[in-house]
Amino acid sequence: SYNYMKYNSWDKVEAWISSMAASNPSLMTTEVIGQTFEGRSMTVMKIGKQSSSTKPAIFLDCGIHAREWISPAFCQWFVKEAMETYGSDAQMTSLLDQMDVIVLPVFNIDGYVYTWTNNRMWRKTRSRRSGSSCIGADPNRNFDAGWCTTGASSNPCSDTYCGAKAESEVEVKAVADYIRKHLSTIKAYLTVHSYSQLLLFPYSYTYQLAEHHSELVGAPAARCSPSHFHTFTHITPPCYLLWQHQALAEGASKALRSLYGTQYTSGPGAVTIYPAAGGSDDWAYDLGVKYSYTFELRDTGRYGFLLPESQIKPTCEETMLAVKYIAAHVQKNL
Ligand code: 0X9
Ligand code: ZN
Ligand code: ZN
Repeated sequence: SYNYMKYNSWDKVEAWISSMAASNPSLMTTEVIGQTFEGRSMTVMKIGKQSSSTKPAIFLDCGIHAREWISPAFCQWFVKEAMETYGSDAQMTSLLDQMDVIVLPVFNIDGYVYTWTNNRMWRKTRSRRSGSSCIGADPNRNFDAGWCTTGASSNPCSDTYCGAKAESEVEVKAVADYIRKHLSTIKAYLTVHSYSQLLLFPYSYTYQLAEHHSELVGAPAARCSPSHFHTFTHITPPCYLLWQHQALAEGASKALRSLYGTQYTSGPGAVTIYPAAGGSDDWAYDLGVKYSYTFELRDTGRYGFLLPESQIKPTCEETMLAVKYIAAHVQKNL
């Protein structure tokens, strides 16, 4: 049977997607949302109890960056756990009864394949364009959110190349089109990266805090001061949504930590990791998906992208707790 405690090649993941869908027909459907630059099919797994009406959904993607192998391993783990615990775990059952989770197990398939065959440290897509011999763009700099204004490069040879224009990468366009098409049902966007043990929320393309989109905010566009990130004792109205993001992220981090003590830091991307425009989280948020989070999984640098297979299980188990914590909150606030 499938080995979730090893990193799996794309051929294996692709076969796994088919076999999971075939063996769980009442809980899963698949849909091809597009083709990669090199012609591979991008398939989402829609997990949830079948329903005659359209259910609210959480979109979860893994493997935006090719070398972050623990990320696709987590999406596979999530799907396995969902299938195994539906009907026995009360929270998973309630979640999948009420909502769908739409999982894109590997976003950047061409890049992932390239890390298996040629260069383990590849990050970008594998697109080619005339005028440069350098290959690929950074999919997490290619979304239409302050595109290429900060923390991204316009040099095609850079690892953070933002692409020729927003959504120039067909994989990014496919995901963006899918989310736009299903926007009325998508209540949360979760994207999984590695490494650094962070739980990030918007914004990353600006230092401005993501508070002004909240219906809770009646006050003028005052800014929340950074001193509010960790203390919630005197939050004033413009900070309500910030508080909500921060509180949810800290709750999720605490749930994650409860299993093995793994420490996570949470906060808006720009101040917590670095300013970087064109990311999927900011894009989804500005489109109206209020719960938008980027996970940076284990570790903090000892192994970095080369996280040993012995850490797949503990990393995935602890991350499940954080994802389920966020999902429960989203569900409660539908
Ligand atoms: O730089 C990134 O794209 C992410 N870090 S990684 O080491 N996995 O490359 C962080 C993304 C945070 N969100 C945005 N920049 N929008
Ligand atoms: Zn990444
Ligand atoms: Zn204050």
